[in-house]
Amino acid sequence: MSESRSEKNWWHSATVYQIYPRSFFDSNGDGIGDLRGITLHLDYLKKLGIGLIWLSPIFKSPMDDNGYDISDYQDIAAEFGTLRDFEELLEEARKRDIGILLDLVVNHTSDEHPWFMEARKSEDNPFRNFYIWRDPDQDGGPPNSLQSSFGGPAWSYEPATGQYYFHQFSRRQPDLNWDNPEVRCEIYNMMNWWLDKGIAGFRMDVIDRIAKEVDSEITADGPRLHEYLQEMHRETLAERNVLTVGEAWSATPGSALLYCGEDRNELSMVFQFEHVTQQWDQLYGKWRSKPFDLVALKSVLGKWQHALANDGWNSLFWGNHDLPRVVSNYGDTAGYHRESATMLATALHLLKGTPFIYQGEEIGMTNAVFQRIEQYRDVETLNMHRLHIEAGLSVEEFIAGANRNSRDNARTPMQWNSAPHGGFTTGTPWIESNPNYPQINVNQNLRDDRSIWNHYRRLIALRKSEPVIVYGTYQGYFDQHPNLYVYTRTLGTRRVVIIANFTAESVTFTVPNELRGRGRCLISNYENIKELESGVTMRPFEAFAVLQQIERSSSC
Ligand code: TEU
Ligand code: CA
Repeated sequence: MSESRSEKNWWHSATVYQIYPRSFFDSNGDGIGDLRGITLHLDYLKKLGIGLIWLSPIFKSPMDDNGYDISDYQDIAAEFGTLRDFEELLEEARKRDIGILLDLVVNHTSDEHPWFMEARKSEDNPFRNFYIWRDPDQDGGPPNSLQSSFGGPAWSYEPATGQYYFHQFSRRQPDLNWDNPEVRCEIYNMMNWWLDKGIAGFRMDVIDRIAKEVDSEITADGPRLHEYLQEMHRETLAERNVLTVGEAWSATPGSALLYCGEDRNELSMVFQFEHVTQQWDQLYGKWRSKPFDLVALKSVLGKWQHALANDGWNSLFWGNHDLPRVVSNYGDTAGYHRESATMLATALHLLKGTPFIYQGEEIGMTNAVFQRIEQYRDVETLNMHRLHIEAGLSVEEFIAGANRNSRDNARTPMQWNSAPHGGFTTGTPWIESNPNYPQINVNQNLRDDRSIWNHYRRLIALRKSEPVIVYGTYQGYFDQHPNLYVYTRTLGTRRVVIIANFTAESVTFTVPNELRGRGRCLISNYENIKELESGVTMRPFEAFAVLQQIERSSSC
């Protein structure tokens, strides 16, 4: 049995579940999700079958960006609980063979972090060089035209010392100066402190942006990036056999192999976003996304499957806490909610790589339906609202864009049952629940064997029972077909054929000769699927996978 990747890792057959603590479960009625709320639901996750939980930031923070602005890396935000609560979560998860990944947010800190509180006091403060300061340009304005990802200049003026400091996100998230070895040392010590507690690894926030060169306007993929990641690996990750995934919006197949190639000693994998941004408008980005194009999506997914076939490792995700709900973005929540949600899960989870499920995706949660900007909470959405309206976009147009792509679409409370606020809290939730919780909730899914939840449970189990799903070689078919996604995974004499209809119409196609033949259905979202004989008609959003025994072909 030849496998493209020489060494197997414990996490290769695992599926990861991302939790946004603020919106998962509120255990004390203050309207904000918390750590005890997660511990109380570990059996729910155990039943789903996931092996790892990625926790979005839980650390002390003034919550300007919901925790992605940290003021103390080694303490828990009061609204989320205590270090004791975290240790209990870690222990209870371990008892259920579930590992915990923490979110490492070290491109920037909060402006309330003691390092910055000191740094902004004076130019000769010992912490000054923990951040990036520049004099105003000759007209007193920002040093250069670099922009923040949340809109507006990436520079803010500090009157106390008459200089500007750099921030790629909000002005309350000053960027750290990674060229300062003291900064790197502090971060490695903090990482080892958490790793010594027995966490399973890290998700690393905007890791492609830490080695910035602001004077030459380089923010992502800076020249010293991989030098720092290899140093980080030496100082913290080596010998620990943990999982690390780096968020890298700038990643390409080529640069991804620099991060996670087998001999690189940097990361296990990256989150690349080409399958997301290919749908965005050049000028307005996600605030005016283009119509869905399956051929474009398939070409991106196929490219990454081939590029990391023999080295590196792919992450697989449709959603996260920054992205719209997958069934709203690519599915049909009106006519074919269950069918489209299960089709999208099948099409993604049978690809090669590690799948990430974002909380609520496993029950088909949909985008929020906010009509007024006052209902939104996300710093990026509120900033962009101000800027786009000033730039002449109508409120209606902005709200329409936000309804499609605001990050708050992913942040409405988890829907557990049909009780008020979907059973998320006995108080008033920090952000409104989606009014469809009486129809879309965990209890309803657990009661229905054909539910979206049970489909995810089966997909997760397949990855553990079928090595071909983990290590099989990927091959796409009908790449130009506008409605169908057809691909195979082959390992030795076992081949899985995956067919998914991305439309609400029935689609008939002729099965290629080399794919014809009897097989065993591994999973489907419709009853009685047809044999892969000559022609097959796929019902609306139908998806299934068939396992076939084939002659050992020379290639595999
Ligand atoms: O996101 C990085 C990032 O680039 C996104 O904010 C992106 O610009 C935007 O969502 C595109 O829609 C990471 C975290 O995932 C995000 O939640 C944080 O706000 C951001 O970094 C800063 O820490
Ligand atoms: Ca709470």
